[in-house]
Amino acid sequence: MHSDPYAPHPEHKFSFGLWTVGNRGRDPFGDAVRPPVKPGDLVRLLGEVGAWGVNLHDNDLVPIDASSAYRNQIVRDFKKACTDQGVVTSMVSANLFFDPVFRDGALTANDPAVRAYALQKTLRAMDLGAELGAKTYVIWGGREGTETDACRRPDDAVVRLRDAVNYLCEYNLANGYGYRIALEAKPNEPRGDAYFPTTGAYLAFITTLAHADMVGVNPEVAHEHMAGLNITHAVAQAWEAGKLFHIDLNDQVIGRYDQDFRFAAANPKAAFFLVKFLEDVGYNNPRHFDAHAYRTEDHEGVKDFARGCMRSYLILKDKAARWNADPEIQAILTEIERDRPGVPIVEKYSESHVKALLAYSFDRIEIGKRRLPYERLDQLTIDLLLGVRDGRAAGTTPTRKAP
Ligand code: DIG
Ligand code: MN
Ligand code: MN
Repeated sequence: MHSDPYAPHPEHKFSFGLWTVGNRGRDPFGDAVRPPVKPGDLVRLLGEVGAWGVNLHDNDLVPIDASSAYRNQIVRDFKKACTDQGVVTSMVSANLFFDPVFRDGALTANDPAVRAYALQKTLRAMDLGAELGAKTYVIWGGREGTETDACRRPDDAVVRLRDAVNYLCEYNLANGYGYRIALEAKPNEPRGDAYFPTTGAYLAFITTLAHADMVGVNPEVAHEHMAGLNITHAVAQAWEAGKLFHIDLNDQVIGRYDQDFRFAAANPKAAFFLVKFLEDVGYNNPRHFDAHAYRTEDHEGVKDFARGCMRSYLILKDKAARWNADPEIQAILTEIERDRPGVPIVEKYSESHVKALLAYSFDRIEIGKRRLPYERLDQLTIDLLLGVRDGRAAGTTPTRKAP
């Protein structure tokens, strides 16, 4: 019997948060529709569907007021479930958004006691993650924001977050945890406006940190889409800066609330270009599906959701390989990237180069005549995605070396 070419395997590094497959379907206008599932049972579900890793916020696993004895028991049980299922804990975070104490934010809140409590809670979440073997720590500032800018100067929020992240980096070093800290952006929800609304905002912020090398980003598809942005451009800028430490894969209709749909469920073409980018550059960090099943789903439907995330990723990975191998697509790429012999191309400044550039006469009318068959190129992409083009013409090899 042929094995499923789109079945997940550990090398794909597919992970899910406990809060994703454990999502009970509650929304602002409706109560939970699915019963709670214990963390150990969620790990068994992830093992059953073929996931590699599990992620968690501190309180997804340990109740906020648990005694240290109870906390230690929970951790022991969870580690055993992960070992039994061959599931690794790949990322941890602290829930700095659910408890009412964080109603004005956490690390950027006006009340110094709230900021200190949020920092303590984060330190303990880092301890927890280290015990579980996680090497990525995500900070999503879900409550860091405002409904009115009368409440604080926004640059005070920047300073407070920088002080907190610098402190956490010192703690990471002092304990030898070896975390890479990934900052996750979101433009709004649950706050009216979130600080650091996009991945780009965090890339700028990271340059101002004391340990910038230890800090990267965790872009989420839905969050960049909510801001009307192109997720692949955000991811590419992060990758180029060496800051793509983690990624939250899901899907989202632009301009809507945070839908956290199954990966590629809303915009498969955008998902294709994201997967193509990740695979072309050899991204090898966790592929985390920060998403949840439709509220209409039951427990079996949650498994369908998880399987669908991974399956769609692997289908699009296969489509990307076909795109890279497709002779007509490659021929068009070669055509549109042709050199311009003799033209002083833009390179590092030098006295000789700038003299040649200033002396060169451009025939802009002639230059403007070069064909750019993007309609054909995009239609070939659509043909591939819609399954009416194979991409791998038998016996042909790509005329252009794939990236
Ligand atoms: C929401 O997109 C956020 C939280 O679920 C979590 O802190 C982070 C990590 O994936 N994503
Ligand atoms: Mn989200
Ligand atoms: Mn996320």
